Amino acid sequence: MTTPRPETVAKLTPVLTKRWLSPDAWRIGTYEQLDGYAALRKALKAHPDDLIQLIKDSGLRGRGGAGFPTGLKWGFIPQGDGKPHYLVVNADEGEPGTCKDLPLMTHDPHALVEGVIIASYAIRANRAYIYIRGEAVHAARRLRNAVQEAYDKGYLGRNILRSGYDLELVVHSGAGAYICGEETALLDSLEGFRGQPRLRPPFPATHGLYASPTVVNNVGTIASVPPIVLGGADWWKSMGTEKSSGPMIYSLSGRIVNPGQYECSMGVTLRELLELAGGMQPGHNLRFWTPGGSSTPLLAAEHLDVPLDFEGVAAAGSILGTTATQIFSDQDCPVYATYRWLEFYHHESCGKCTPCREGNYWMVRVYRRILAGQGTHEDLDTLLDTCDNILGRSFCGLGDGATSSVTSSLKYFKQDYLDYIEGRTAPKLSDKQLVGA
Ligand code: L3W
Ligand code: SF4
Repeated sequence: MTTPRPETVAKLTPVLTKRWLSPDAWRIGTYEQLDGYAALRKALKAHPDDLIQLIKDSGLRGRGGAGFPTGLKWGFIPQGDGKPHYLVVNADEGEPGTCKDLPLMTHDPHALVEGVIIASYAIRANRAYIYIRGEAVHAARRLRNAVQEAYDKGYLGRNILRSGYDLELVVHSGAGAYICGEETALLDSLEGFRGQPRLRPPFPATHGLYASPTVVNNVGTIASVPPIVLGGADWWKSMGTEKSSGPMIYSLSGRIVNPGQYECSMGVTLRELLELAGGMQPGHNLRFWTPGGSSTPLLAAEHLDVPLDFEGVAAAGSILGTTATQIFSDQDCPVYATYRWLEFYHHESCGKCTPCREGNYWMVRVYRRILAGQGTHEDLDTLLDTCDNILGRSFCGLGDGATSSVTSSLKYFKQDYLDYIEGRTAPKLSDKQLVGA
């Protein structure tokens, strides 16, 4: 059950994006004038355990896709174990349609740096890493500049603000592989190995970077920490819904008038987001959409009023994921869209496990057949059967995610598939495109 949604849910005073319109908020001087590093000063006076309790009380949940309770994760880090602890920020934003972390790091990189310092202090880490996607050159430049400014001002390094606490922060650029957004593949990549997922358990909380206790959190999660420290848990919980507290950045793309990032309370609906984004483009009617990137099952026009929080989207049969809302119209084909996503998963599959490696390879071929007008009714059973053999049988979430648009498009738009198979829709692919998957 989700709690009733406050009427003001879409009319939020910006929290995470509040500095984005200040053109040089990425410079430390401007950041400091706009509350910057005030939360760090407050946090360093608190006991680390109290900070963990504050984050637990706020109900903050991970912003990278899974929504795991952040305070609980921090609390898993064993204390007094004699091992080094690490904080690793997952800034490898790569989920198709997702564009919330890169703008945050570009417009307001110190928000992340400040969050890193507070989170590291709370879990007793003296070394932290931000693993940023290799293609994100501009954001990485801004981030490195922010880290240097923070060192120069004494917010990083030895004896931070004379508190006795030390922290080194390294920004590491990946090489642009989607799988390195999976937390354990990211850790392998950071250690210098080929990025492939590790078996879990053990979880990074006990066996993470260099086999030491490690918290891996998304950019949005860590950037939420300074406002919580300043505003308190009750203020944070005054936004959002009972089990999905706080604000969230929703990235909107597709057939809408004003694509971009919209910060709202968790639980906003697509209807409200569309109003904020100027509505559908002229001549387009909503047909299908992803609530949280291409790894989340598609929703349809009937889901306009689903609360976009973890529970609301789950009740509608999908996943909130990265809140990447990709919007398609009656002029878009769900079969073709699913094929394009599958090509992505096939390309990005790391190849470690058979269901994902082989399953995606075969599904791409089946889609090509259907889209070239050579599909059969049995192909639809083959697709569902293949998904059944991938979902829950893959080594990591990439395999599961790949099946989302296949099963959901077959659930809502089976007629579109039949129209290709029975010759009512003209083929989208030529015979030449049948091979080469
Ligand atoms: C200690 C336990 N720690 C769980 C930790 C775990 C992780 C977090 C969530 O995938 C999803 C994926 C994508 N002791 C623990 C524990 N943890 N049990 O909690 O774990 P999990 O397995 O639920 O999810 P995950 O592996 O983190 C994330 C989906 O998000 N997704 C996102 C894709 C792309 C991006 C991006 O571009 N930024 O995130 C979209 O839907 O499919 O299902 O830290 O260690 N007992
Ligand atoms: Fe690699 Fe795919 Fe298996 Fe994940 S599910 S380990 S990406 S092959």
